[in-house]
Amino acid sequence: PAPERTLVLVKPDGVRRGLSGEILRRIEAKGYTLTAVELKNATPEVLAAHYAEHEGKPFYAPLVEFMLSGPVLAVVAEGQGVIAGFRSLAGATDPTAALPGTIRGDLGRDWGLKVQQNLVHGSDSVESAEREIGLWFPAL
Ligand code: DAT
Ligand code: MG
Repeated sequence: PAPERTLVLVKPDGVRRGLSGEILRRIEAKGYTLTAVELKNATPEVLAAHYAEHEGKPFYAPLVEFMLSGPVLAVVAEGQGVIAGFRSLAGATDPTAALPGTIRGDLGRDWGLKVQQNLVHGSDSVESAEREIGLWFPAL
């Protein structure tokens, strides 16, 4: 069977803060393989598809604005269990609640803004992962 893949984004806060290397390091240290890594500028079209499930929520507009505020590092990581495994590495959505030892828990905090600037995105299911990889890496 094809190996499991996930889409990770180092969000604009992570890129701005110079944490891309630290985040990639944690993915590799866990034993996952990086199969694509590319610095990209998100577009409103890609974000509308990427975050379609959140359309209409109060944080949707600030989320899209934040994701357009600077480049993101788009990553495809591969390995058995990588989808759940990366979400475990990332920690809870709210960086204040995220446990120490996780990316968001160790490196993130609440900045008092309208959206959680929580450093990373990770796909939440096989279906989302394949859909999101197609959006960010059409050639894959
Ligand atoms: P996750 O990124 O942990 O999968 P999600 O898919 O529910 O979380 O939400 C997508 C992003 O939207 C999340 O990373 C940050 C932002 N967000 C989610 N819930 C929020 C909330 N209640 N207030 C502000 N921002 C929120
Ligand atoms: Mg999500």
